[in-house]
Amino acid sequence: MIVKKVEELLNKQITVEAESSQIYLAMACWAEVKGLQGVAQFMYTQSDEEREHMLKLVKFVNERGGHAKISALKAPNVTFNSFKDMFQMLLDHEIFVSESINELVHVTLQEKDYSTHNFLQWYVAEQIEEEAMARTILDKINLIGDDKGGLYLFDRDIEQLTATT
Ligand code: OFO
Repeated sequence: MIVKKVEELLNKQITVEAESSQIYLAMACWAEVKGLQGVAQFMYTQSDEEREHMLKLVKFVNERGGHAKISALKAPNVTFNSFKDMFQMLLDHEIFVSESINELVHVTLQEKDYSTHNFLQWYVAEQIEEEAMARTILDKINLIGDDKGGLYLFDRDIEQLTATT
């Protein structure tokens, strides 16, 4: 059985992951209408991954005798001042998600819920990867600055860039 307090926090995390998926979907759309197909594809993939993170939590909660409750989501930002701003928001959001996971891990220890603690280790590792990836991308964008040609090449190479992180 799942501890009630942990179940509530897992349900909150389900919403956080669902919102992450929507945030990245909105970023994909903005990149697509701005003509950066590589960035758009990258964001569509991120959005799909966040949905998978959500579903993994949903299944875990239900299998452990809890009830995953699907709730309304906050509307994401749909426009951005620049690609740099957009990727900065991505990094900030991943840091927020990491803090949320850390808090959850902390509560599982307090509540002696070791099976959930064990389950969450996958998310801890995933967040380290995603933060690192977002930082790598931001470093590249900072190097490019306002250079249009650089942005064109970045768009072409973003898939490879992320495959190596
Ligand atoms: Fe769900 O990993 Fe990013 O947020």
